Amino acid sequence: MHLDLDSFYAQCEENANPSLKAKPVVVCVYSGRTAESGAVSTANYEARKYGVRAGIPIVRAKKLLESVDAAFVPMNHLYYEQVSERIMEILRTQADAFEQTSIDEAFLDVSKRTALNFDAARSAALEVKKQVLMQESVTASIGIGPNKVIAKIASDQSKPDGLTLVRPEEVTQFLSPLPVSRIPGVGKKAEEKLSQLSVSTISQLSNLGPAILVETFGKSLGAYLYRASRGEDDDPVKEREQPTQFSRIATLKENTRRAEDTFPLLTELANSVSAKLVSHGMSCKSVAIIAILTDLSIHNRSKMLESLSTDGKVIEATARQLTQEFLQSKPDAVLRRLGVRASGLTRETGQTNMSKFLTAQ
Ligand code: DCP
Ligand code: CA
Ligand code: CA
Repeated sequence: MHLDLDSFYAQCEENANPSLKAKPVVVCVYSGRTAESGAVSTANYEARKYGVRAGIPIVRAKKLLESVDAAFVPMNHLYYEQVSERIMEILRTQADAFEQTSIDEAFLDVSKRTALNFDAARSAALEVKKQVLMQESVTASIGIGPNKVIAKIASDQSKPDGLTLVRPEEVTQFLSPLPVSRIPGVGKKAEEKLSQLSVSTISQLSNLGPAILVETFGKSLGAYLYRASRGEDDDPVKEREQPTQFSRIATLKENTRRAEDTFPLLTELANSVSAKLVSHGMSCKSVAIIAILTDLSIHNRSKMLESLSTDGKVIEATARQLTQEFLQSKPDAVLRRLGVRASGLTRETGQTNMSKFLTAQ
C-alpha cells in the first residue's frame, strides 16, 4: 500500500482550529518582505475549488478567494511534524515492513499479513484509514498494488479520502490511459521530452523501445521509465535509515571557564535537542557535550544515562555535569562554543521497567 495524507498541512490547521473546517483554508509561507508576499504551501479541498494550488503567490490566492470567507494561516512546520510522527507510528504497527518517504507519505508492505490476498489488503487499508481518522482526525488516500510504483500511482487516483485497488491482472488497463506525469519521478522536464516524442500517456510510453528511452533519459531513468510504463517494479519496502544522533552547537555570549556562565546556553541547547527527539519519536541513551575552546581545539565528553530519555531536564543536567567536570579536568581551558549531543537513539520510550510496572498498577 501507499498512503498519502490529504491536504496535510491544511487538515492539521483545521484540527487545531475547528472553526476553519467549513471554510477554504490556505496555508501560507510568508517571505517577510511585505505583509502579503510569499507562496501557498497547500490549501484544503474547499480552497482548491477556486483554483488555489501549492506554489502560487499568496496575493494570487487572495484574489481567487476574494468573494468568500477564506482563512489564510501561516505554516507551522514543527506542529505538522509532530502530527506526522504520531500518524507514522500508527502506520508502522499495521505493516510487515514500513517505509516513510515524506512528511505525509509512506509505503506499507502487507504481503505477509494478507497472504497476498487483495480483498484482505482492502480490509487492511480500510482499517488503517479508520485508525488514522479516529486517533488524529486526518483523512488519507491509499493505493494498493502488486508493487510500489503502482501503489503510489493508485494512491493519487481518487483524492481525498480515496482507496484504489489495482490487482495484478488490472495493471495494464489501469495505467494505459494515465498521463506520463503520473509516474513518480516524471516532472515537467521529462514530460516535455516525452511530448517531443509524441508520448503523453503511459500506454504510448510503453510502446517506446528501451533504446530510445535510454538515449533520451540516460541509463537509469530510461530503464526505470521502460519498466514503470509496464507496471514493473521490484523495489522492496524498507525502513529508511534512522538518525543515530541529534546535536546542537552555539557560540557563548562571552568566552568563559566558569561553568555557571554556560548554563543558560546549555538549557537552550538541551531543550532544542529534546524537541528534536520528541518530534522524531525517539529516546536517547547517552548525552555528550562538545567543547570548542578559544584555541579552537575541540573536545567531547559523554555519559550514559540511567535509562532512555527524551527529557530536556535530564539532558540539561547531564550536560551541566559534563561541562563542570571538563573544566575541572582542564585548568587552562577557556570555552568559546558549546554543543549538546544526544546519541544512542532508539524508537523505544524512556520508561524504565520499574515505572512501567508502577503505571500499570
Ligand atoms: N507542500 C509545500 N509546498 C509544496 C507542496 C507541498 O509546502 N509545493 C507541503 C504542504 C502539504 C505537504 O507538503 O500539505 C504534503 O504535500 P502533498 O503534495 O502531499 O500535498 P497535500 O497533502 O497538501 O495535498 P494532497 O491531498 O493533494 O496530497
Ligand atoms: Ca498529501
Ligand atoms: Ca505527499
